[in-house]
Amino acid sequence: MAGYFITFEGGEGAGKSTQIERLRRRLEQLSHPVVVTREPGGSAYAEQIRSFILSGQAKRLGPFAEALLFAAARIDHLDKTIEPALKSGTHVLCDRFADSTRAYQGALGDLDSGLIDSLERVTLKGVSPNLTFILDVPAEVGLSRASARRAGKGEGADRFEEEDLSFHQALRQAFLTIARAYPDRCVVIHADRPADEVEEIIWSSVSERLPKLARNITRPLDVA
Ligand code: Z5A
Repeated sequence: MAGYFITFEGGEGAGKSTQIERLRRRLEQLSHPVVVTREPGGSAYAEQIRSFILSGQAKRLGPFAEALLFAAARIDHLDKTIEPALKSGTHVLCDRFADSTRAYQGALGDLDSGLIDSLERVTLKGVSPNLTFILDVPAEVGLSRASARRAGKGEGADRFEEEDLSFHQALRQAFLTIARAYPDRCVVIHADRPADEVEEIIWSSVSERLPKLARNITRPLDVA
């Protein structure tokens, strides 16, 4: 059986990494093989492109060139990490994917949606998430969570974290628009609540939409 591909999207500080880790733990407890990965990044060359983009050096090239860089990273990520895992029956939990290009470079960078469609077609070659969680929090909440986390680690803001509040508010709307456009694939989770509650909502959604994942895959030993 091929693995399932589950992506997590949303604004900054929405809690994606936190929830991916919790879902990974739940799935592994049920003996499912799982790979956790992220975009940009998730493979050797894609991680190099990630460093270049997040350093802010690509910003001056404009949103179209940035979209091409994200696409280039995605090609390597699909080739080296995502597709081999799915083919071997391992489930892939990915922190951001193509919807982030649609939201950040498409909606906010004002790129033509036909252009984003074409880029997606040639980059993804038919690979699409089985399920996408869009973690939705007010921009102020996400930004304050992310800045608290950065302060704790002594880190500075990256390329996108430097954008102003209106950028992050528009981003939130862009993700909600994507969720409305792809209702079969996307589930919006109101994530401005305790992480334990968000985890439960995500798990019930996984159990409902991908019921095979909510079952233990090891068979009980036959006891005479
Ligand atoms: N980007 C793009 O423009 N185009 C693309 O195609 C792609 C990406 C793929 C990658 O940044 C950047 O690239 C991203 C979009 C752009 N821009 N930004 N910003 P990244 O990977 O470095 O960062 P991120 O994706 O935005 O993740 P994040 O800021 O690390 O947020 P998160 O993963 O959603 O949140 P978290 O790490 O789980 O939680 C943040 C903090 O909040 C942390 O201290 C948690 O303990 C806390 N937290 C989590 N959940 C809760 C709840 N429920 N209550 C309270 N506190 C919580």
